[in-house]
Amino acid sequence: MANKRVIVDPITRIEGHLRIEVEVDENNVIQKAYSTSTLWRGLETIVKNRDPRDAGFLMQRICGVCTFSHYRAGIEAVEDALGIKPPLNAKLTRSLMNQALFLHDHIVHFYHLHGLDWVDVVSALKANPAKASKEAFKYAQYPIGTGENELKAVQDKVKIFVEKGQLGPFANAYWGHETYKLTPEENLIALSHYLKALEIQRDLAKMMAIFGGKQPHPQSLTVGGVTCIMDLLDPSRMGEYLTIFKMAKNFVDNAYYADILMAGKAFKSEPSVVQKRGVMNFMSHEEMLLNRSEYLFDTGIIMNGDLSKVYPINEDLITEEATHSWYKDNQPLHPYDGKTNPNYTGFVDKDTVGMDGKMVHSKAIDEDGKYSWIKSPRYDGKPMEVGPLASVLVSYASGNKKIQKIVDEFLAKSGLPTEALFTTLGRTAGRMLQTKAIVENGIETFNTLIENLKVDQETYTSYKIDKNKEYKGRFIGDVPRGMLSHWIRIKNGVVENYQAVVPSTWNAGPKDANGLIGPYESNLVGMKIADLSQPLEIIRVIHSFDPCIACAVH
Ligand code: NFC
Repeated sequence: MANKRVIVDPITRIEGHLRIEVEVDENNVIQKAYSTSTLWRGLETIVKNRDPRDAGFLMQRICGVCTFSHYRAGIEAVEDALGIKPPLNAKLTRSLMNQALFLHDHIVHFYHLHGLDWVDVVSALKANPAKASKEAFKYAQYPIGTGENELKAVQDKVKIFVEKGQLGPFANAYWGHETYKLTPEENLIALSHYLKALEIQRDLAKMMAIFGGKQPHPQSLTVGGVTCIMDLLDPSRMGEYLTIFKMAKNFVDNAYYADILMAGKAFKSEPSVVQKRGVMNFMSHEEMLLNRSEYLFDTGIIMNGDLSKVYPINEDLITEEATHSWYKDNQPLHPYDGKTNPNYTGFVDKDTVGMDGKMVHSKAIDEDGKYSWIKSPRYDGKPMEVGPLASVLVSYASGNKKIQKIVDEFLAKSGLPTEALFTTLGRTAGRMLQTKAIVENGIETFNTLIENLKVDQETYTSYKIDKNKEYKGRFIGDVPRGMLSHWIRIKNGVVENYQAVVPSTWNAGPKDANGLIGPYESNLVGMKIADLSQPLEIIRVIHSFDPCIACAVH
């Protein structure tokens, strides 16, 4: 029997232009998977011939979710090209802003973009609030939002939506699907945290704005340093940052961590989330400056899931190719020489499985030709997974004591083996573990900044651009979805070439000229789907990467 083709489009809750197509065999096991983005804007072409001092502002417009990331990357790529060393206060302030971004981004991702893949809202309405309130203590010392009356109020609030048939943010889901594993009480606890997280994320957005001036799209970075010296010298602004940081720590410790423990226990026998699938190569870059020289997370590469070795990154081995992407210039190119010339070839007609499970004739991708606006980044010709899981694994395998303590504690409490990290469940846990590492250690960055400001108030290093010289430079760092790099060439005082190699590009890119598939596609192959008209398993796997396609395509 011929394979059947299932299409999920759009697959994300907010970042809409990602489409997944899979081919399943007669047992509904995925044999082939294709990841494609259907929108392109061309920021890398817009920045050409502009003043490099504007690169940060222009590149910032790639994305309003990881909003600070491309801004900082654009600025630090120019600093690297011009040989500028920003002062310690600027570096620490950027680190604090980055920590605030990670806290906001990961909490919003788990609760609002991914949580409902794990939590069945309709089941939560059947829960006994008194029982749920007691159960919450199994996972947290000081549970948040789980008093009996609070849980009853959550049920009443959501019931109104359901009874009116207007599910709002809870519509279009596959409630009752057989791969939901939490009990009604556990679903209710997590649902309460979903609503709490809506409030928390508002404060975390403010935390970014304290030093950023605004959020999204902060405005306080400049080539050479930061411009928020008035805020850094204002004790009330610093106090505000600290207050929100402590609130975030409480939420991570007593809600986010607890919910992942709960999910770990409930889902540990669900094959779609605990099977080891994917490229098994992980890459991350050091991030989160804690003091004058130490970073919270490490740089390195893990190959074939082997945690006994961590390889250094050789930047010369990073390439992007476009054999199956809608651009000219198929060959792998190093980003200093990367090209972005669109070449859209469209979709073809195929038989596919419709939303009701019946066969229909519809537009589908042409997998033998070009099929996505996302390019295919490779390291030494190999696909790599980037992201919080990669960062945690690389740090863990590098002997980073802070990360080892957090990971080992989590594995002991959840009863999960180390192998469980290499799965969809592990990827979702990895993001939480990264957040846990930040709330446990970020205070060091804050205190170092306070101490340094007492003796040094420098926030900016001056520089000159020589129009007769050619420059090249790059930024490499980790942002909420993983390793990001920006590569710039400057000639005649303007940007000659610019390429961004983005986390969601590494993870979501199509296969390459050698047929090697990337993390999204390889994490789907081999997975069985219970019901083709309700492909929740596909959604859960892809959401665990926290796709951002505005970033991936740019
Ligand atoms: Ni948009 Fe970004 C994407 C991140 O992958 N993190 O480079 C950045 O978005 O969220």
